[in-house]
Amino acid sequence: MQVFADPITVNCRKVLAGLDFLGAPFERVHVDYFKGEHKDPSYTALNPNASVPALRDGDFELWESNAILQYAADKMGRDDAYPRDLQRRADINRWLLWESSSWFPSCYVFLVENCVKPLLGAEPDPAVLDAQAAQFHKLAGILDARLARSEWICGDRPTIADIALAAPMHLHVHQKLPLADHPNLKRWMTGNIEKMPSWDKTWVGPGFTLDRSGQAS
Ligand SMILES: N[C@@H](CCC(=O)N[C@@H](CS)C(=O)NCC(=O)O)C(=O)O
Repeated sequence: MQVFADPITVNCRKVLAGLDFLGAPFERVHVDYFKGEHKDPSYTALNPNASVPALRDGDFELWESNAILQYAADKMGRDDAYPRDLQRRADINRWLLWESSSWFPSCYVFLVENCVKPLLGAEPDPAVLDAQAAQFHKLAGILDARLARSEWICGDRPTIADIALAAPMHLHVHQKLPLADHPNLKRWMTGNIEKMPSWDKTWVGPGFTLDRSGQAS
């Protein structure tokens, strides 16, 4: 499999960490997000959305990060990470759809205001952050309630739902996501997700860097 991705982005980190977690072998083809390579016709022929990531497996091409996780889990026969049981799978599918339609857009506001804008020399807009706060807390509260019931999103072991839901908050400290009122969510992110080897291998730092040399150990 080939994964076309820039590892600094939310949905690429999701797929790169997810495929590693699933033990799916792949070759990464770099698509430089900040250089706009995802808009190049040579790439949009593969993903007409002009967004990353995308996957090629022989003649088969696929975009949508969560569909890529589902495909890779099934291809690798990882029934623990994406169970075939009707209701457990429906539960995971629900979180994948919710992540894409609700969670990612809300977390993305914090990413843009508190990470992207400062990188580009602009100031975060407090009005934009204030306007998003109620929606963020509603969604985070849903996750927090779920994580009050179980160690991971879908029980006592990680699934592709965990990887998908973690990705939009991957820079949560620098995004300044207000997690203080959501202790179970914070516990899951810092105590579970960030301890996963697949997550650590796909580390991204403030300023969207992959270079850890400047970081405290
Ligand atoms: N729903 C898509 C979203 C993909 C997406 O929006 N990717 C971002 C990077 S995380 C992107 O490439 N955006 C295009 C742009 O900013 O021009 C997925 O999950 O794959």
